[in-house]
Amino acid sequence: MPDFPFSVLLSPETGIPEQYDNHIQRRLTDLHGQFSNQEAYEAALAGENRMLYEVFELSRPHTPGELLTGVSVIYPGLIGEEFVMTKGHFHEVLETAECYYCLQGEGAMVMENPEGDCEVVPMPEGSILYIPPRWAHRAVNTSLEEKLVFLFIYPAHSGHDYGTIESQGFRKLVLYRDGEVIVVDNPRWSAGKSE
Ligand code: PAN
Ligand code: ZN
Repeated sequence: MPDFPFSVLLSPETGIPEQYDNHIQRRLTDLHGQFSNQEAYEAALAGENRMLYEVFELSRPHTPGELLTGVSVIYPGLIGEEFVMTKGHFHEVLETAECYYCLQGEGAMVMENPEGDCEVVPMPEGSILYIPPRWAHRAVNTSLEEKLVFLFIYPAHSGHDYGTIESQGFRKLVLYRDGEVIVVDNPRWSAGKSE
């Protein structure tokens, strides 16, 4: 993106920006070890290595003062009882916040901080979701039919720490059980787990 003020239109149908610099695609294999039901994950993998979510980023220098923004699209579906979700991460610079705006669909944000607090906050269409500094975050598509589409904005020097979540997971899981969205403790969560 240019080094002067600019605007980018989002498609009214899809929410995807008409111009973007990076297009990240995450498929089933990219979330290896992240879904709680390993058997269901393997069964899903036996089919197609399907797309779980895509990110369309407007790039800017990763320097303090700049902001990174873009749009993520999470496809609907379940792996076992667990909804399709993002990998989730802490920001490498822990003291950086982030803001999401839900453009389409319905979701939930799973969040926790190193102090042991955790929250699962609904993200209905049209809502702003604020992630304070220090909170790891994972977006979950809680619809079984519709895509979850949201815009994100965060400080460009934040960086991403995926490793902590990859090894210990989140403390909470968002599941679909008996026709309802429920939040349960993650039985496999463990601080500093290394597998
Ligand atoms: C978002 C996320 C994006 C994809 O831009 O990076 O939705 O999620 P993962 O990065 O967890 O795969 C953000 O939170 N950036 O900081
Ligand atoms: Zn983030």
